[in-house]
Amino acid sequence: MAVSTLAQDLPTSDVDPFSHEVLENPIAFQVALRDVGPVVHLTRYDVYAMGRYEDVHAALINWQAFQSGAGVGLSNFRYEEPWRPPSLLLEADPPRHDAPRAVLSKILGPRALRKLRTAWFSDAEELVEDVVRERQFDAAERLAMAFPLRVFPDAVGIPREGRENLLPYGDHLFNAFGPPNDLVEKGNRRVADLSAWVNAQCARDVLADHGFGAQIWAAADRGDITPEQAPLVVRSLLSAGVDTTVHGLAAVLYAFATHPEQWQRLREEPYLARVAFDEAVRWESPVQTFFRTATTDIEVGGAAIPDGKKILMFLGSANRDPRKWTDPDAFDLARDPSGHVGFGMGLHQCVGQHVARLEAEALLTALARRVKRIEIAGPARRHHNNTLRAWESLPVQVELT
Ligand code: OVM
Repeated sequence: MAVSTLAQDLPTSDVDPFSHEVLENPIAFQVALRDVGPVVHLTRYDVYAMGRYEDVHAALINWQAFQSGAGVGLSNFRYEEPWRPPSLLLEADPPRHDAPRAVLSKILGPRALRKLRTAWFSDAEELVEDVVRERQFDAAERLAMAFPLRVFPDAVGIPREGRENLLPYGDHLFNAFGPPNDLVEKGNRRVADLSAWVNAQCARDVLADHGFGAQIWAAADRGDITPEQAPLVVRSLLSAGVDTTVHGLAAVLYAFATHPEQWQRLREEPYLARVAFDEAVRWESPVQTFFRTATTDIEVGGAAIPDGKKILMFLGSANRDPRKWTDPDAFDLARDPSGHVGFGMGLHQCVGQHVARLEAEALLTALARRVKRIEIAGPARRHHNNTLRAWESLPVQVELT
């Protein structure tokens, strides 16, 4: 990274972290970012970047100084009109954030999810059985995409028609947190249609009776949120619940396909499925970055961040910071990955994380039972997104038990 030091001692860089080169492999950029200092000024976007675990963690838990309400992308809602009405969860601060958050936490909490466990485990077994029979297949498409699309939209309670819009909508949404580059441009053609479809799925009469969506509307009936808030909370599920888990699952499948000794260990100790998923979320960090906005002049490690400026937090970099993790680049089931910031940290920490873990546990358990070996069987191709670290294609071959 080309770095210079200003009078105020703040390192600067003109690297574009949203360039295709960095998106293809961000690891070298992240090493340089961390080594330069706690905060780096990215001149291209006039934003302040953090890549070290300690600083990213501190910013994530300090919602008073690092607000979300001005947007968690590059666009600053103080000065720019958001491309869609802001999320009541992601793009809101206390106190407005808290009622929608409390409602959704309960609906997506570990207790509530117990009801889904049996069905999701048998869904995973069925899917795995169908797919692994072919011996060679694209694990990104056939497992990582297929499984969330098989269980999550039903759990929310949306109709079947139009579900093919979910991934393109999410892909554009996560691109839109970045700068208005070619990735956003490519999505702009479809955004009006995709948004109209997603918004239509949030209406009460469209949603099935007992799903997450209906439970959000029931919370509005109780007065826990307002009827105006309910459709936007449903929209959060459809926005954040598909692409994230797809790429989280792709990450853990890639990790195992490239670490045969770890796959062996999972097969011997299948109760490690959840740890394996969290370790993959640390190692790959499917959500790589989010922004905050300074609510006041902030001092970080001797550097001054002025009020109103955007701060780019590199979750993926924090999750591989050697100042925090031993041998951070190793995918290792022996590690305790807890404390990783792949789901964020603090009051915005992923409200759907228990859903994601349950999907992963179901899929990995079914695979561990049926698959002795899994290995890469062709060129794995990345999918570039301004926020997500993702796979387009993961050709694998499996040896069955
Ligand atoms: C939302 C939302 C959208 C994208 C991501 C996210 C990671 C939340 O609409 O609330 O959390």
